[in-house]
Amino acid sequence: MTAPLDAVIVGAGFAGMYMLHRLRGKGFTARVIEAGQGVGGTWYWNRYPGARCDVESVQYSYQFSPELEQEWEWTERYATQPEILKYANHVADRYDLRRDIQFGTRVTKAQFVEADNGWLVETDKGERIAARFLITAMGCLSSPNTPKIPGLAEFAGPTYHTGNWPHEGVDFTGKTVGVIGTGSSAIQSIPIIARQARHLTVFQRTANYTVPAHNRPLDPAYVREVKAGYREMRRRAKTMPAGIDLRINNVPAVEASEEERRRQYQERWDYGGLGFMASFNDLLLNDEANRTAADFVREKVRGIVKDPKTAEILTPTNIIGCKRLCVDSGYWETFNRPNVTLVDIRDEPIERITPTGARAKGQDYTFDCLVLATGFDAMTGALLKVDIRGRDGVSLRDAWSEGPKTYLGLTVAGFPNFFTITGPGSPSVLTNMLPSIEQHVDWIADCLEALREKGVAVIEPEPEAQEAWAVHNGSVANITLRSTCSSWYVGANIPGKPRVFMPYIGGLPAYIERCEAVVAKGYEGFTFV
Ligand code: N01
Repeated sequence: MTAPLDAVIVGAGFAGMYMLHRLRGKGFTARVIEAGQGVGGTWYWNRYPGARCDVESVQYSYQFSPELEQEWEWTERYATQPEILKYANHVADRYDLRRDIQFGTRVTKAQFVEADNGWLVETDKGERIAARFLITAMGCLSSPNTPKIPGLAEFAGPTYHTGNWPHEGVDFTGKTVGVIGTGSSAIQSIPIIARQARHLTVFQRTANYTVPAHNRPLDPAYVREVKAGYREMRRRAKTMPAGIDLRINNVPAVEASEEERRRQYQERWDYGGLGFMASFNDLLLNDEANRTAADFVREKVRGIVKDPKTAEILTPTNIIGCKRLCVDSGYWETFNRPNVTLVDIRDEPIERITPTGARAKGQDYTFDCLVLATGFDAMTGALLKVDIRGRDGVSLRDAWSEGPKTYLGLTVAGFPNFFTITGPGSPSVLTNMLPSIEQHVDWIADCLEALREKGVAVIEPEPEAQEAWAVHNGSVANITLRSTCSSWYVGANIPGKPRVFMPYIGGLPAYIERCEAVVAKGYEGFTFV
């Protein structure tokens, strides 16, 4: 075993890379352990056709370095996965990060050792690494969910999961393909797979809402304008609940006229992107308001999809924005293609996967390749795959058996010197991930520096502070319609997972204010040794 490090960081996505950079800058020693062979996290694994970010590229980027902001050129309104991965690699090179990243290695176990006031981390390569702090940067959507559909292992052709796509890519030309799922990953990939494949069969359990991306190459004049005003744009974004600089119409839909509602929705539909949900300020608070937006989109489906039966199956019936809204390029239009079949499995699950396809509702569908666009065990899945043990050998799995609890989404009672970047209880997935990540990382780095200055060996949240944060999380979640449906936000996509609204929904500004207040009050809610 080597000499103890200050920190082991798990994961070399945007969170792990920035954490390493910040710790180095403060003179701490750190090593990043990364399962993949390269940096980029979610953008390293999610290489399915059409993978893009649904936050505009000029905002889905680091802001810690004005030089980096100025030198990097985004080429499209919504960056593709390859372009984002290129950006991640550029950052790794620019800040010479790779020398402290150990690729192709998984952390299997981490145990807090009381006698050492630190962690002992074990990897699948048989190493044991001692570190004062354990910092997870494992992503919120990084543990792919493969549903237990009978017969899955018997399928004779290749099976691909969108969240773990082959690096060499997949050419579906001339093939028949089955896709299970109609979430964001499916909605991005289906139009492209349909253009390549001889035939595509889509199995839909829940019809989803999506709005057009209207993606386009970025106009150089616009990029110059953004770059000239980057500081102001970033400042504005931090005042927005989702950490994205967008136009929020601070008016309730229920008080607007029918004509005004149509005008707003149409304008935002034509503009494209997630700003659709900012058409009015009550869309996620009030059923009646929500229905006006949902009806607008439902009408669009019926207008776009020519076959009335297919349109009916594709028309979502639940609350718009309850599950994460999708952003697409030609999704509904794809179902007008003669080579695309939609199978409604709302009432009855797929009976089984057969060697040549799938059997659903008593009918056999055949295909050469199967795509599982079935999502992730979100927010806790990756963390709980590692055997993390805090004080007295208590496992995180046991501590979270009734659902995850954290203090500020960053720390866990009973798990000293342990930090979770974008952990459950943080705003993370409800916001633009990059600014949230930077805020979390800055907070953690500053905390470690404060501990060093105070000569403190161990920091741990008080159970009461954690409980109060969990209660606050639950009460803000209950105000919104988002807590009402069966989404991955509440773990409903994973059988047996406790139902807890996992991300903090109070908005990024309120969260930042709270984190800063905790520090101003001498790390209120934490105990030190
Ligand atoms: O996963 P999902 P995703 N039988 O969980 C279906 C982010 N993301 O990978 O809705 C049949 O949304 C499931 O059906 P149902 C983004 O935050 C971002 O698409 O549970 N179907 C659903 O249709 C997103 O929210 C981008 O009834 C089954 C689908 O599989 C998150 O990742 C792009 C099934 C899963 O949808 C997850 O998106 C892509 C079964 N047994 C993703 N099990 C950006 O643009 C599951 N399904 C940034």
